[in-house]
Amino acid sequence: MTHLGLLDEPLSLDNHVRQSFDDEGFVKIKGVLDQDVIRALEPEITEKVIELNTIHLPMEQRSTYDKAFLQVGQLRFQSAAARAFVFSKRLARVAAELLGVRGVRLYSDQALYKEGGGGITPWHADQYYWPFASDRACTVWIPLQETPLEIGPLSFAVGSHRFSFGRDLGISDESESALQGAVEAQNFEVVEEPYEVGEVSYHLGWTFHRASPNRTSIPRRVMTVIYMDVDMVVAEPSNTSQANDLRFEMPGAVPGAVPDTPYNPELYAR
Ligand SMILES: O=C(O)CCC(=O)C(=O)O
Repeated sequence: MTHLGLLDEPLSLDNHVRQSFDDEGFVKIKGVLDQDVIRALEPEITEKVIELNTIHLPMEQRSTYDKAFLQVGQLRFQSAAARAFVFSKRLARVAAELLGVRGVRLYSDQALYKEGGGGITPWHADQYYWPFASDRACTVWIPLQETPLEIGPLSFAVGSHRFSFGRDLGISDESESALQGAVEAQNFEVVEEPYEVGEVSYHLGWTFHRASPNRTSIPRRVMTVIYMDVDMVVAEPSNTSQANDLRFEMPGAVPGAVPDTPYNPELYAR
């Protein structure tokens, strides 16, 4: 295993970064990780995504969801490189500080690879999938290469985390058109910007986000980690996706209690 560089070092956030996350529902932060560490960890994650991917249809025969990305969850059980991101105290501490909580526990991790020629990621809010009693949960999106506009960086609707419309929609053609309509009607600013290597973003579970198609032949390789408040209480699932997530991401957890399971370790606490 390569040295982990900044992944092991604390990063203390300026108040304005916290404020901006609160106000806007997401934040992009440059220089969080070392470029050489990302470049050293990327090949193993890519190899695992290729090995574990289950989508083999040609692009034109796939659903909108399957055109968006190859999605491999719980890579931490398969790859030391994935574990380096998942168990990074630096990334977890930033999540806790942004959420304004005393600590965070793991909800899940996923690699999200938008292949060359891959389609849009439709507008959606992640918490549709999560059976949580509060909104104190977020995702860190970690690009494993330079991410210019043409390969589909994540984009965000500024302030949409405070807007309750569309929370009953999973990722689909319907979420794309309904939330695009809402973004326009509400005049939400959309931030779609490239990412440098070492830059990451954090977004709240209720923030609307989307990605443009990958118009190149280079895969857009991304690792993500999903954090929840260390004191999060599980809610009664409100749809089938949440019921599935409860079984898959928090096995043994029950509504009304903190999901203190082996799948959901504390990653950082003050
Ligand atoms: O990577 C993408 O295109 C979508 C990512 C996403 O929806 C997420 O990380 O919550």
